[in-house]
Parts: sequence; structure tokens; C-alpha cells
Amino acid sequence: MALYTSLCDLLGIEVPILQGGMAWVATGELAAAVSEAGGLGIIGSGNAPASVLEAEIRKAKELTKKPFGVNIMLLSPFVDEVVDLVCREEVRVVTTGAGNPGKYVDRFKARGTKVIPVVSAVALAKRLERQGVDAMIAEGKEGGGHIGQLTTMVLVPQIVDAVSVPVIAAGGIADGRGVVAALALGAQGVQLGTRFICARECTVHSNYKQMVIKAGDRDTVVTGRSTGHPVRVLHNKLTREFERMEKGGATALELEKFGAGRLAAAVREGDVVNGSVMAGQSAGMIKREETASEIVADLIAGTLRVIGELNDNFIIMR
Ligand code: TUI
Repeated sequence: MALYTSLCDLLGIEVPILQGGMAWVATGELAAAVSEAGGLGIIGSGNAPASVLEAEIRKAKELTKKPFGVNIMLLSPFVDEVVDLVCREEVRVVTTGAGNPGKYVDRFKARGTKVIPVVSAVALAKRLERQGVDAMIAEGKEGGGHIGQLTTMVLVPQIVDAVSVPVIAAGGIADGRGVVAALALGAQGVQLGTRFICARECTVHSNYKQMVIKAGDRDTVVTGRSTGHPVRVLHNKLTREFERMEKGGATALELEKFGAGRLAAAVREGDVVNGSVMAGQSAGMIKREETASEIVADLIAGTLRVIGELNDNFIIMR
């Protein structure tokens, strides 16, 4: 991984693998386990108030001395208090999702916190580079949760060409083949969410993990397009009802009310029938629960194996 040391140096990590800061799912335990394994663990703040996030940051600080990050979900009603907390706690890395973090960038930078927004289009990437972000996560629509319009395959090279900060690829990456593909597209690192849902240290309800493990290639759907906030989830009774409401012309407010609390119900109570089981299309590739350290080791071994195979085949072709 010597080629990819600049991103690792920037973040103080050993391997260029980030764990997505998934709302409710990415707790202090999971983030600490990924950081201990040499990657960057990231706590998800989602829609939670700062007091909930504070407990997770404390937990992560008890479990690891290595750097970890916090994801700030910019649609959250608590975003300002979460930003204050992250500054107070001197979190080393902040990722953002579901919006433009521009107005917060200067505050983070003044404290030496690295700022890494998720982007799903070139225009925002260019704007944020001008505002001084340290790197960017280009997330394609194969990913779970809130998504943009473009696939990873076309988004990553266009972002890489548009900016000069390091780009981290996300969306649809679950093994060494995906890591090599991302590096080939010009990314300097990868972020995985769905595979880490099935990490042993991930505290989601076992029903949630089992649903990801059992999922096949076509088991995710995208709901919420009519609200302007499309979300990829595993299909269930909730998604069928949501689709019926969207087709019937329900307003964004009605849909928002109907969807409220559904992710927490799936994550905490294991309600995978009426709850929102957010996961990416890579769910079909995930076969078992493993420790975070086994996942990171498998990603690195897979990456090196695929690079070796490509090299060997190229020599034979010639
Ligand atoms: O943020 C995510 N994934 C998420 S957030 C979340 S919680 C939620 N629940 C219901 C509705 C909405 C959110 C669950 N999963 N991923 C990162 C991500 N960010 N993907 C796409 C974007 C994005 C989209 C638009 C980033 C910036 C953006 O810019 C809009 C603008 O203002 O220019």
C-alpha cells in the first residue's frame, strides 16, 4: 500500500480503508474496532442529538487511542449542536453526508480537524475544494442510505479529474476486487458501509445483520425519490407501503412522517418488516459475520491478490 501513503498520512491510519459513518449503525464500538484494525472507523450521528453522539465518542476514546472520525448528517435538526460537540471533543476527522457542509469548513480547519465531505456530483466537489476540504468521498448510487444519481464507476473518475485533493471511492465496494477497481478509477482509498454492518463489533440487532447476509443481488430498492431524498434499503413491507404512497401522490411531509423512526426500529428493535433496513447493493456479496479486523485483513489480502493476478495475466497476454 506504499503508493497510498498520502491519504494514510493525512488521516493517521495504516490502510486506506474507511468505515462508513452509518446513522444508528456506526457506534463507538464499531468505529473503534475498525480504527484498531488500521483503517478509519467513523461514528454516525444521523438524526441524533449531540448528547447521544457524545456517549459514542466517549466509548470510542475508551476503546482506542487511534484516530477515528464522526459523520455529520447535514439534514439533521441537531446539526449545529453536533458541530459544536465535534469541535469540543477535538475529533480528528469529520465526514459529512446529505448536503453541502461549506459553512462549517472554516471552523473545523481552524481546529486542525480534517474535513471530508461525501459528494455525489462534480459541481459540489469543485465548490468544496475551493472552500478548503482535505479530501472527498465520491459515493455512487450502489451505496446504501441516502444516495445521489450516478454510479461509482462513472462518478469516481469524473471527481478525480475535477479536483486535486485525494478522492475516496464508496458505493458498491465490498471486497478486494472492488478496492482494486476503485484504485484503477483514480481513488486513493475506499469507504465501505454495508460490509461493516456485518462486523461482529457492530451492535445492530441480529435480525438486521441476518437480512443483509441473506440478501441477494436484487434485494435493494430506492424509495423517497419523490421527496428529493432517495434512500436505498432492503425491500420489505415498509418499502412496499412507501412505494404505494409515493405512487398515490403522497406529499413529502406525509412520507417524512410515515418514515420517521423506522431506521432506529430496524437497528435497535430488529423490526426488519416495518423498519428501514438501509443497505447497499453489495449486500448480495456479504455472506457472514466477521470481526472488523478480519474484514480489513481480507480487503488488504484480496487487493494484493487481485493486483498480482492482473499483473500475471498482463505478462501472459504480451
Ligand atoms: O448521507 C449519506 N447516507 C445516508 S444519510 C442517512 S439518514 C437519512 N434518512 C432519511 C433521509 C435522508 C437521510 C442515511 N444514509 N451518504 C452520503 C451522501 N451524501 N450520499 C449522497 C450525498 C449528498 C447528496 C447531496 C451529498 C451532497 C449533496 O449535496 C446537495 C447540495 O446541497 O448540493
